[in-house]
Amino acid sequence: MPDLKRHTILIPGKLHPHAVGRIEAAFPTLRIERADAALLNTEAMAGVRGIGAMTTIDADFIDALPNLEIIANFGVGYDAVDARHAASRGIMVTNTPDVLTEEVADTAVGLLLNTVRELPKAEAYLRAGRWAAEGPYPLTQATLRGRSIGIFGLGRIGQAIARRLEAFGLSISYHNRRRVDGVSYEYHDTLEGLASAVDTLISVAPGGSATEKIVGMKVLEALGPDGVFVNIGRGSTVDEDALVEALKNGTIRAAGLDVFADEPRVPDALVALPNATLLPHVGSASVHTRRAMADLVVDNLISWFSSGKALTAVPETAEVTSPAG
Ligand code: NAP
Ligand code: 8YV
Repeated sequence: MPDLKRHTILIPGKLHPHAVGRIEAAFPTLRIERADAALLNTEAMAGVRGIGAMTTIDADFIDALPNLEIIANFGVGYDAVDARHAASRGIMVTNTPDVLTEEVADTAVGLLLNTVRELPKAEAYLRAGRWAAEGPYPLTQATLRGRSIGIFGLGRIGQAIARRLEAFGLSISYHNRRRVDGVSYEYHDTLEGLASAVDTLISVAPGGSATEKIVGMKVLEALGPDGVFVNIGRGSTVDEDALVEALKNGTIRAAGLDVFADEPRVPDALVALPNATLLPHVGSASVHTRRAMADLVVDNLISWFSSGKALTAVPETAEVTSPAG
C-alpha cells in the first residue's frame, strides 16, 4: 500500500465533518478559510497534491498549485469547479454521483406535491389555529391528477424522478442534448418544445455556461397558465426575474424551488410570492446521504493516491491519468 502520508490534501472552506475526519486520518491536511491562493505561502502551495472541497475552485486557484493532481468535489454537480481547465492541466476532478440519486428524486417528488397541493401552506393554516376557527383549508386549485411531466435533464436523478412519477400514473417527456437509450419517454430536442408539450416542467439539469438562465420567459410562456415549474437542479439555469414576473402575472400557476441563482440569498420578490414553494437546497440533505457523499469524496482521494485511479471522474477529466503511472 503506497504511503498516503506523502500527499497533502487541502480543504478550502467548509466540508462535511465525516469527510474532514477521514481525510485528516489518512493524509497530511491543510485547511484554509476559502479557495484563495493568498492564504497559502509558496511552500504550502507546492505541497498540495489533492483538494477535497464543496466550494468554487477556479482556474486561478488551480494554477496556483503546481503539484495538484486531483480535486474531489462534494456534490454530483461540479459547476463550481473549472473542470475543463483542470483537464487541460492534467488534473483529475471527481464528483459524487449515484449515492444521492434516490434521495434527491424523493425530495423532487415531495417538492412537486407541496407545490401543487399546497401542503406546507395547509400545515401552516392548521398550526395557526385557522382550521378550528375558520373551517377546512380551501380546496387546491391545482392537482397532480392528469398532469403531463416534462423532465429537463433526464440523467441519473431525472430518471429516478421519472420512475417515481410513472408510478403516480403520469405521462413523462424529456429534453436532453441527446436521446436516452432504453427509455420510452417522449423526447424533445429543445427545452421550449418540451415546455409547450407539458404542463409540469421539472428541471434537474446541471449548471454552467450551456444552461445559464435557459429557463426564461419564453420557456415559461410555453409552459402556460396551468404550468408548474420545479427546480431541483441548479438555480443558475433560471432567469429568476422572469420567473417572478411569470408567477406574478399568471404566465404559469406555481413554482417549487430547491435551488437559487445566488445561494443562500433568495430574492425577496420570490419569498413574497404565495405561489412559490421554497426549500433551502435540501435535495440530498439527510444524514444518511450526506455521509455517503462524504465517503465518496474521500474514497476518490484514497483510490487516486493508492492505485492511480479515480472512482468517479467527471466526463471532462475521464482521460486524465495519474503522474504516478
Ligand atoms: P447526470 O446524470 O449527468 O444528468 C444530467 C442530465 O442533464 C443528462 O441527462 C444530460 O444529458 C442533461 N444535460 C446536461 N447538459 C444539458 C444541456 N446543456 N441541455 C440539455 N440537457 C443537458 O447528473 P445527475 O446525477 O442526474 O445530476 C443532475 C444535476 O442535479 C447536478 O448536476 C446538480 O446540479 C443537480 N443536483 C441538485 C441537488 C440538490 O440538492 N438540489 C442534488 C444533486 C444534484 P445530455 O448530456 O444528453 O444533454
Ligand atoms: C449538495 C448538490 O448539497 O450534489 C449536488 O450537486 O447540489 C447537493 O447534493 C451540494 O453539492 C453541496 O452542498
